Amino acid sequence: MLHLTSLLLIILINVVEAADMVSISVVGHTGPMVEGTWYELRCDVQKVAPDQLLTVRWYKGQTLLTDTSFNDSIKTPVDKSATYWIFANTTDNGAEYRCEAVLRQRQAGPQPPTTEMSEPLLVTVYCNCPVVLQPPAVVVEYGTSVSANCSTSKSHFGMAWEVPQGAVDPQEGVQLITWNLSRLEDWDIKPLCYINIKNQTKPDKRHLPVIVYKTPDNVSISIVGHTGPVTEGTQYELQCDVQNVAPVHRLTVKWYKGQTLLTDTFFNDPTKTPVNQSATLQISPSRADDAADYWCEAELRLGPAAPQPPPTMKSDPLHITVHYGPEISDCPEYVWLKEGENLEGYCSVTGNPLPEPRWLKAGKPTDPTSPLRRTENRHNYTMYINEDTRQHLMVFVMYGPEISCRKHITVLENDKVEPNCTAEGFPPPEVTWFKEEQRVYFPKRMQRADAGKYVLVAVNNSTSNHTLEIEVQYSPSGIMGLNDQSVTQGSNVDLNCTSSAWPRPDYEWIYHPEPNVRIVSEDGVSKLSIASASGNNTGTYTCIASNTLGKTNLTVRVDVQGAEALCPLIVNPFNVVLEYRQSVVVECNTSVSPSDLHWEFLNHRVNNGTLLVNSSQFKNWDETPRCTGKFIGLDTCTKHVDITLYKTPDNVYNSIVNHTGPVIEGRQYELQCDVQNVAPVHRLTVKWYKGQTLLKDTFFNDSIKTPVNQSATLQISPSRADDAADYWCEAELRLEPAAPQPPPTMKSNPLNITVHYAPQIVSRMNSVLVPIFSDVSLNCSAEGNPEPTVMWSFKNQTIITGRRQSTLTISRATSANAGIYTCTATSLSWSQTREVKVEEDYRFLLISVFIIVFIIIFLIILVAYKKKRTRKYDITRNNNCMAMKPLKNN
Ligand SMILES: *[C@@H]1O[C@H](CO)[C@@H](O)[C@H](O)[C@H]1NC(C)=O
Ligand SMILES: *[C@@H]1O[C@H](CO)[C@@H](O)[C@H](O)[C@H]1NC(C)=O
Ligand SMILES: *[C@@H]1O[C@H](CO)[C@@H](O)[C@H](O)[C@H]1NC(C)=O
Ligand SMILES: *[C@@H]1O[C@H](CO)[C@@H](O)[C@H](O)[C@H]1NC(C)=O
Ligand SMILES: *[C@@H]1O[C@H](CO)[C@@H](O)[C@H](O)[C@H]1NC(C)=O
Ligand SMILES: *[C@@H]1O[C@H](CO)[C@@H](O)[C@H](O)[C@H]1NC(C)=O
Ligand SMILES: *[C@@H]1O[C@H](CO)[C@@H](O)[C@H](O)[C@H]1NC(C)=O
Ligand SMILES: *[C@@H]1O[C@H](CO)[C@@H](O)[C@H](O)[C@H]1NC(C)=O
Ligand SMILES: CC(=O)N[C@H]1CO[C@H](CO)[C@@H](O)[C@@H]1O
Repeated sequence: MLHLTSLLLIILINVVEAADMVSISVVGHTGPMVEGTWYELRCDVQKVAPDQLLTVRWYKGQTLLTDTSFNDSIKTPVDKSATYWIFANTTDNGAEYRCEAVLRQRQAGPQPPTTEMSEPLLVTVYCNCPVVLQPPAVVVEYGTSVSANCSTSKSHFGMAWEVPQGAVDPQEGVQLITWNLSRLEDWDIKPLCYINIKNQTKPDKRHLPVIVYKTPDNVSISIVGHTGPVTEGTQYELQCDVQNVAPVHRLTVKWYKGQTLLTDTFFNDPTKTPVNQSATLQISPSRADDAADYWCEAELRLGPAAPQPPPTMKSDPLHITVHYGPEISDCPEYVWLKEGENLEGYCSVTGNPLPEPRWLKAGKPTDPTSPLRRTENRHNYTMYINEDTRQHLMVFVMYGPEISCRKHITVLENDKVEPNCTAEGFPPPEVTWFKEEQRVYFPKRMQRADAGKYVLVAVNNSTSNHTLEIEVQYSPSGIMGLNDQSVTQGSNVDLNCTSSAWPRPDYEWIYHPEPNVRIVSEDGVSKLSIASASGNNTGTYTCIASNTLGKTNLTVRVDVQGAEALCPLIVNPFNVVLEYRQSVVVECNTSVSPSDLHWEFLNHRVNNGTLLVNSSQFKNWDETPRCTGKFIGLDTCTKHVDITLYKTPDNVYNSIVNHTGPVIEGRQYELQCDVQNVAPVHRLTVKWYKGQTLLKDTFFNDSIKTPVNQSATLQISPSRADDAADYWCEAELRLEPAAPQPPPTMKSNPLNITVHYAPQIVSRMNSVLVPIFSDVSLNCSAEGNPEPTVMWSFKNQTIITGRRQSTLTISRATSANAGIYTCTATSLSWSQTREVKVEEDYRFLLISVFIIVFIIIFLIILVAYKKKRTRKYDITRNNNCMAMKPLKNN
């Protein structure tokens, strides 16, 4: 039972609520409508939320008639009404009117608008068609004239206006009667026109709807129970008093704030006579409403038949002052400000009346417009209005970053660098170092590649940067681009020397200067150029790169192929012929300086250009003094002195090999010349002489330099002409070109030889004609060595003997003397014979005489020859006694 009741109640509540939301009604009328009359339909929408936009749509059946939109800004949920006038027509009989509330969110959201349809309003219209009223309804101001016609087209027995004032009595024979009243003074008049139509039992009647109105005498607005300024947030009631208005149900009181319609109020009081009507409006003014004008307007909604525009009356505006505050706003607990900025603009103060705030810093008044300094960081400021209204601010003064840092640092390579840069500021800046956009960290051990610009970026609230240039110094290292060169004569040579160093290195070359060598330094490269290289350019070239931190060098060789390297040493004399035990001075000089030259001789070193060469000190005979020079840029070079050490022979001796005494003609003999203790043997010439005649030179190839005994031989085959000849040899030392003049020589003893040879009979006589009894001499002479013995024999009897010649004299020759005579020449073991036939004849005698004369002449010649030879021997002996002169010292 209980259950059922509750259920019923819930249903009821639901129905009520639904009906309550949107409802449609006819204003001031119930029952059926009369055709030709204006009726006002009213649609009430309840509790429209402030954020909703309302549109009321009017429908007849399914047909949309019109819509009304409300555009108010309202603050609280309110009821809204819309009205719609219809002109009753019998064609509308049974029609259903509805209104629909369309509620849209003010902030157009995704949600579709919510709609609420009213219950339908069924309209019944009846028609008294024969009675036509014109106008069909009247709206008339109280006390003014009014008139209306009533007409019919039908035939009738009479038509009349039945009305308390200005009634028209029934009249016949007219089709139109007019109700006319000059001054309507009835609030509830209901004129009726009736016509007694023929053929009808009941008259046709029709009421003329009359709305009597009166505009208000006064419209005034006021705040209920309050005067003076209002206070924000407090609820107030506005009252609009409309005095003496009728009909009150047609009254609408519209509330305005400024030009904005806030809401309107309708009245349901059916009183037709004038009343004083009040409307109220709850307001809760905000500060935005300060100085707003509230006003209300009384409007009589009299429909389309009324004078247009509808009569309205405005109240005077109600000017309100809204008091609020004081309030402090926009006041953060912590304030970050830049140095130099001030607190102006912070903590805005609101209030009506406007309060006067004060700023306090640590309890002391301060000027908020004075620029903040960094010393004021973390100060507690107070905006003070009164003890209740004050606000604390912790002020942070931002400044910086202020970088203090050097612009340039010079360090040595491998040094650790800490730039010691500080960035001051608040908030404490974050410091970052960059080099070429890459992050770097200090301290840093600097390599040469690390030199350059470093950018310190300090960031707190703002950003500062600083550029620091770090110079990394390092000593020259590793000369590059310099290589040994082997070039051909006449070519051009470039030697490039570069070294990396900081500060940039200076270059210096050490080399042997020549006119064709040039040095050009540019772009950190030192270039040594040799134009048309010659042997003088062969040598070493040292490039030295140096800066304040150190130096480095590199030495390369240039070899000019096929050209003799320069050796600027001059040795004087360079060719010395020196006699054993003599000495000589040699000099070594150079035109190139600086130089370091020395002699090396006999395992000694003489640091001097002058050397005394004393041959007595020679350990062997093949000593060479060498002068060695060291020159900048050139190879160490040596020049030597050619020393030819000589010794004249102790003795030169000439002899016949394995033989003594006379030699025999035609035999082969060997002469030997012994040269004792002579040097150098290859310079020795042994010259063979016979008398003054040079027979032969003998040379020697023996390369030994020490003194030797040397023999030379000469083959001779002596002839008789050589008898008593002197053979001798001479040793000569060929010491050209530096030899002493004349060249040292030594002669041997003369070797006088005796040549033995067989006798030979000179006479050529074979036969002699001897005139009888004449004397005849047979002469026989022979040559030979030793002197031959010449002997005549006849008939094996030796007749006469002589030396070299023998003359046989026959006196008074007879025939007995005729015969063969034999001449025999004998020497040593040799002998020769010749036979002469002696015949008697005178011619023989003549021939004999002739022969004798011939022999005599021959002997004379022979004697003369022998004398001459004897003189020559004497000369030779003199030569043999000559001594060899020693050579002068040089
Ligand atoms: C009623 O409606 C019809 C059709 O719309 C129209 O012809 C007629 O004049 C109307 N009657 C009156 C009294 O206005
Ligand atoms: C500022 O000082 C007031 C009192 O002097 C104190 O109440 C408040 O906490 C301080 N504000 C800050 C942020 O310290
Ligand atoms: C940085 O400070 C250190 C220690 O005081 C000092 O040794 C160093 O030389 C400083 N660096 C520069 C670039 O001044
Ligand atoms: C600096 O401070 C101001 C004020 O507090 C703030 O608006 C701004 O964003 C800050 N800038 C940086 C880079 O932090
Ligand atoms: C450093 O500051 C200057 C001007 O203040 C700016 O032009 C430059 O871009 C900054 N450099 C870096 C690396 O931030
Ligand atoms: C030396 O440098 C020059 C340019 O300066 C270049 O032409 C030449 O080839 C270089 N010579 C050597 C041997 O590197
Ligand atoms: C080389 O040097 C020597 C001595 O200085 C000089 O006499 C000679 O002319 C030079 N030769 C060349 C090709 O320059
Ligand atoms: C070249 O360098 C070497 C070693 O580095 C040094 O001993 C020499 O003295 C240097 N030569 C010159 C000419 O500086
Ligand atoms: C005007 C009119 O309608 N007259 C009618 C009245 O009634 C009689 C009889 O009922 C009719 O004959 C008339 O025509």
